[in-house]
Amino acid sequence: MEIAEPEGTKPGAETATEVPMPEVEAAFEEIEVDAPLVGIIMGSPNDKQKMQPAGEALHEHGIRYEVRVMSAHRDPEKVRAYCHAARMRGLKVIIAGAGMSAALPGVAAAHTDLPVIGVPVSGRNLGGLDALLSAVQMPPGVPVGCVAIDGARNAGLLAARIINA
Ligand code: RP5
Repeated sequence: MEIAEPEGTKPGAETATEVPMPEVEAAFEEIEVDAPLVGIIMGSPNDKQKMQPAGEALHEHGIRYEVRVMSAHRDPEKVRAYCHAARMRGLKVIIAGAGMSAALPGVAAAHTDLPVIGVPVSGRNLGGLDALLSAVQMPPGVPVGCVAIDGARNAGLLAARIINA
């Protein structure tokens, strides 16, 4: 038996009714489909070269990331705002690199419950030992994972493992 097409439709044409749904369309526009999963933050533009391997490791694993410069002592409000919004923005891990006495990893961890991986960046005077101790000796209650001095690549690889766990 032949099934008749509904009146006014051509054979093979789309028959679903197109009802305008502005709320749904607006919601879809707000979804960042390419939103980053890892935030790489660092205390100075001068840290970029030493932090770059973290981004390379994430890229190799197909993990989207963003890079921001913000200093715990020069821009404390920027660090607070970024870390407070991090989970809501879809970030899963923060990698925080800084040199000298390097408060950034600990301050970041104080403002988010996401995992924070600290990267001690080697400085001019103490070879990064100061930054290493700042990250690795965080007092109990505010955890910071810590990789080696200038160990940004491992920070990227560790972040990838956390995300894929
Ligand atoms: C830290 O102080 C930065 O992370 C950097 O490693 C170090 C020195 O900063 P610059 O004087 O090079 O900007 O805040």
